[in-house]
Amino acid sequence: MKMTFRWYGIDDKIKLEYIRQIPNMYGVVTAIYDVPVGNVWPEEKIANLKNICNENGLTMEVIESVPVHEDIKLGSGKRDEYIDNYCQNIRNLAKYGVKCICYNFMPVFDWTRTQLDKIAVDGSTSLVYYADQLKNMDPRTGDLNLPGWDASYKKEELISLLDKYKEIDEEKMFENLIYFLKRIIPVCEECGVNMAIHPDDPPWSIFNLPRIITCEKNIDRMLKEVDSPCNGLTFCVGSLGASKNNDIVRLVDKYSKMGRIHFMHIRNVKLVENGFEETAHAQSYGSMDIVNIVKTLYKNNFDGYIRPDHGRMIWGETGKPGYGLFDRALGAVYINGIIDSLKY
Ligand code: DNO
Repeated sequence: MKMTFRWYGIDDKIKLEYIRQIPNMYGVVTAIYDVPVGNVWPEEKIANLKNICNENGLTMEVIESVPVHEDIKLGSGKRDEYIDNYCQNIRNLAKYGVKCICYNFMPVFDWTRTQLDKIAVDGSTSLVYYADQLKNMDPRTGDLNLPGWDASYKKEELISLLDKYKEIDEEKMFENLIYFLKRIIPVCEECGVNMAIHPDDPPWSIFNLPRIITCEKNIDRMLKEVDSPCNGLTFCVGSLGASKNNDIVRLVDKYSKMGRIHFMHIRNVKLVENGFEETAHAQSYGSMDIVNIVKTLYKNNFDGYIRPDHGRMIWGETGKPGYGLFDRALGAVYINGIIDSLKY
């Protein structure tokens, strides 16, 4: 297992020097953020980013994410042109040593929470999702701005995009995903890159949008319809684990045995009646069986990438919700402790 840490590029206030000092850190997972979604990333930008990482003693073998243009998800407009661009990005990234690309197929919005600063009893704050709070959120006002969301849409664009999805049900979404995979996976096979789809977070429909990477049945179908080892998963424990229907340890066992997990996002969530709360990574803080997840990966000789996921805000840190340094570093150390206890 190769331990990594998400880094948002040179504008990230968390410096690579700090990330390097977290014990056993193999590399960062990062991306280019200033190229519009759907376009080809200029090679010099990729080369530059890789050099900065390597100069700081860290690898750049995982990209999170190469975002998928909405036309591809909708199966309309300039989808073929955007898929060609996507293929070019895969080729270019492979040239600079990238081995794994994390992406998602969530319509319009990436991961969604209803509150970013819920205060816990110990005074730390974290992200939560409460169904009753979601009811009061209306993306059509254009005023919502959540981490993970593409903030570049103007209100009218957002409304027209949301309207386009009225025509798209889950089945159509699925067909569009398969169409995309059938085009990109041969390129991945050619250049040795693994695609790792991130599950929908939370794993159910929100704002009446179709969401498909939510459960075992759908993941099975996705893996089977494009049955290549390059077509795999970012197994995000906190995303899939937000639904009681997903038996996480069993799924980690199944998909890692199949060799279809390329990247693990490990974090804990506490399931509450009304939704879920993000917690410290340590087992007893949430509902996830973190220890057995790591044990299962170890038993199955998982040799892909792994990273601590969202952290709480602790020790007075402020910053990108879920992506501070301190609690994620504690998460990495906790996971490493479990691994070492199995190794030695
Ligand atoms: C949230 C992240 C996601 C993930 C994308 C992958 O913290 O795990 O935003 O990067 O869904 O495309």
